[in-house]
Amino acid sequence: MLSPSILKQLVTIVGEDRLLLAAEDFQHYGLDRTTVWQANPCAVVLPGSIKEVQQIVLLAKELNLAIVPSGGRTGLSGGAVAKDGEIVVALDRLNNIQEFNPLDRTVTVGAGMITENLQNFAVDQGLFYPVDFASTGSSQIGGNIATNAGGINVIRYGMTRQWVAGLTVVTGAGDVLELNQGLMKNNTGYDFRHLFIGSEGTLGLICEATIQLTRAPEETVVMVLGIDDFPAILDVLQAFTSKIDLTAFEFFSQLALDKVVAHQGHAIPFDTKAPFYALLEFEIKDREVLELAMSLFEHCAEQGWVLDGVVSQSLSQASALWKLREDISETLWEFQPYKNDISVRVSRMPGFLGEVNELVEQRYPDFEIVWYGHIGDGNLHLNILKPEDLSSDDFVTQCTAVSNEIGQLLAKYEGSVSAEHGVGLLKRDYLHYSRSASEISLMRAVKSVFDPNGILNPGKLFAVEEH
Ligand code: 2HG
Ligand code: ZN
Repeated sequence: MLSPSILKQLVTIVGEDRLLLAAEDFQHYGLDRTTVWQANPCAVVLPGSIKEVQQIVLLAKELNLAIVPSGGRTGLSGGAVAKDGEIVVALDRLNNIQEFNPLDRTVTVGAGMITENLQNFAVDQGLFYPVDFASTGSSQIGGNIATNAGGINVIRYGMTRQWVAGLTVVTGAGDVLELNQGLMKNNTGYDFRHLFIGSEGTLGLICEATIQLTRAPEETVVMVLGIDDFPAILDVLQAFTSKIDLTAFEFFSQLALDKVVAHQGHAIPFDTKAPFYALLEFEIKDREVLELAMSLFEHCAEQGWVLDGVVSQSLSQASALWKLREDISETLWEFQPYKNDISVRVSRMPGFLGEVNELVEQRYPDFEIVWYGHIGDGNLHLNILKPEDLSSDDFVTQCTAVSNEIGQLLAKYEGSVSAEHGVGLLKRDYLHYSRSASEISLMRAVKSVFDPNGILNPGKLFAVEEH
């Protein structure tokens, strides 16, 4: 509980209505999509300008109060969870378009802008913001940058990082930094912009971003293929990517499809059942691309990799096929899934898949395992579903033990324990499988430069050091 005098100082900065203290506000602003922790902030503030953000940070620094920066809270790693009496600083009100520059094809927006609004703004200008994922309707651009969000188009367009041309941040020291100013070329030493991208609110609060837009894609089509086994998914990937620039190559298992169909009422893509399904998307600049895709499909079928397939004939059919993949995560919530968000280089995927599959089959003989993800960029989402008769605590204990074994396997394959969801609270004990001790100690040193008092998102990314 903050003292009346601190509350008064916060009101002086943000105004009476922008300081929230009700239990339901704590519940709303204190959690992300994870279900492991209880919300327990001491206050929620909604600043309306960068100046106000700066004043809040300076006050928190002076009084040694912890801050949790908060965007759309769609994260899956606990990065935006306020469980230890922190002040939540929600960037919702910094949601304006500041400036659009058609020649540079950049737009400067407040961190609180909803991702989908940015996508729609780009479309209105005849342009395209290519970062896309299921939660674009509620996630915010600042949170996307803080977690370097990935999604379904990474194989073609890269992660959020690739689209950030400039940032305005308030550091934990209370400095306002304008980073890279939208420049395409700027070789003037360390590019702090890239340090803030993916820093999960541990170095500063992202307040504004200049986003690079690109040309809108031509018409795209979606293909869903039934695939015979794990190795064949990668054979199909190689066959297609050697000839066509895909915008997406996703996969999911029969179990994932069964759950989505049962729970969302979607239609199955075709009658043939397959262990796995690949979803491919590509632009059709002309008929030739479609003919090429059909001949690749036939080649894959002849090889025995592909059992059946369908190509979208309309935009609505394309979006119906996409739903089979995009609705998986939402569908699985009711099974209290234990989530893995792991990656290896695509070239190491065949060996890794074999070993990880063997490991989970051995260690989870009685659990339902749902395989899906962005396999075209090396990212697997392995969701383990809780059996009804097992308590949540026992389930998590068992999964944690297996996560350490998956971590060891990832270390062997030089992979990542968090491909796109971030480390937050959930993955910090596994960070050492992907980053060396020297790297982690340098990360801590970097944090202490930008956040000397350790007030920003303490405990996220790594545990607070005892002194
Ligand atoms: C997706 O690709 C999301 O659908 C969520 O990154 C993955 O819930 C998950 O495990
Ligand atoms: Zn994903």
